[in-house]
Amino acid sequence: MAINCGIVGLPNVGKSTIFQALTSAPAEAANYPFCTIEPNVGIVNVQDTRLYKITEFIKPQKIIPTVVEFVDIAGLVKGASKGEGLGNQFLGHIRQVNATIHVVRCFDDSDIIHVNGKIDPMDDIGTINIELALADLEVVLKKLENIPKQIKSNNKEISSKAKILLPILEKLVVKLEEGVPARLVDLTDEDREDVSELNLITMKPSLYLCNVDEDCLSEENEYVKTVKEYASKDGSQVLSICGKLESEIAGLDSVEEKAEFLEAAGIENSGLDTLTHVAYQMLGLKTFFTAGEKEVRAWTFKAGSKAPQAAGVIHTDFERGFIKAEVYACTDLFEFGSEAQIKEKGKFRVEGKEYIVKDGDVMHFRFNV
Ligand SMILES: Nc1nc2c(ncn2[C@@H]2O[C@H](COP(=O)(O)OP(=O)(O)OP(=O)(O)O)[C@@H](O)[C@H]2O)c(=O)[nH]1
Ligand SMILES: [Mg+2]
Repeated sequence: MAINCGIVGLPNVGKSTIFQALTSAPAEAANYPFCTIEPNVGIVNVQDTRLYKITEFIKPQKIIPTVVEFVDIAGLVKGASKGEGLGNQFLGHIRQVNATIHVVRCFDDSDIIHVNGKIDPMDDIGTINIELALADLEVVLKKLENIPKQIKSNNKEISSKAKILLPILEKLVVKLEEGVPARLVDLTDEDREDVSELNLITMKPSLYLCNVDEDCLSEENEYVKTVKEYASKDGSQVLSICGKLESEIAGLDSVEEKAEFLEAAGIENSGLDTLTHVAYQMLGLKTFFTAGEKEVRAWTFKAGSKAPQAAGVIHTDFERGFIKAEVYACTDLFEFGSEAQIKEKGKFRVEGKEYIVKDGDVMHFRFNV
């Protein structure tokens, strides 16, 4: 299960700069609006110190981190749904992502063009949210168009599904027309499941990523404060990052150089590492490990998954033919030093189908297909 995040925002706010720093993948970033036309896709290893710590005790031939995919698309402007700027067709590239990262310009720099000629995060957020809502509105209206015919269908399954969908779609239309993101519409979990196939962008969890000046990382600037205030109402998280600084860090070769740079800049972690972790939290994702001589590997699973579903992340056969899982906590390995010792201490467990996998579990699956 590779999870992915789509990066949205106005043109020239630093989306590609951040994408490039995140993924170390080449993406054109330059001081003019609509620099990005074709979407950029990049894969990022999730930095998890536990993975490397496991290899101090179990020496593998290969270490494989889990990954997140990021998609960087063209900037949106007011009226994009009506074809302004580059239009909104690029949103098609992020319909399938798990979450969106909304980059908001929160830095002053008269050299960097702002499409509206002024730095106003609230105005920018409003514009993007409305354009995303309008793009979703198009999708919902299109679906709605076929509903009356489907309700009359002789096929009972089609007709009853359409009857269920009708009120949900109508509710969505009203709110999306007002620019309200679908995730804030009063719907039950079941309703959400029923419309999940529409892949509404505003239904996805979203994070505001404030692109700030270097000196505003330690102390929040006014722009970030207003974004936070707004986000507390719409239930989204906010994170600050300095795109310029991150691209400098990403340009350094060694881990040591990076650590030195961070120390000199007076920051603990690269904002990008925090970003991937927050994305995990936002999506309710956890990590389990598999560890053997061949490889030590991190895997992503949905919080609350039972052992067979977690096994299914590795291979569908593992889920289908699941028999049992041998489990211990990676912290037990760090404490006791070897699997043999973990067994001796009685911490090595054999779990069945109902076991709810925990973050940091080291697992070995037994299956039969
Ligand atoms: N001062 C400053 N400039 C930045 C920062 N981040 C990005 N920039 C500059 O802003 C300009 C636009 O950056 P891009 O990353 O190309 O912006 P974008 O959002 O991808 O733009 P489009 O692809 O046109 O939508 C570039 O000249 C960057 O160097 C920052 O944190 N501070
Ligand atoms: Mg760009």
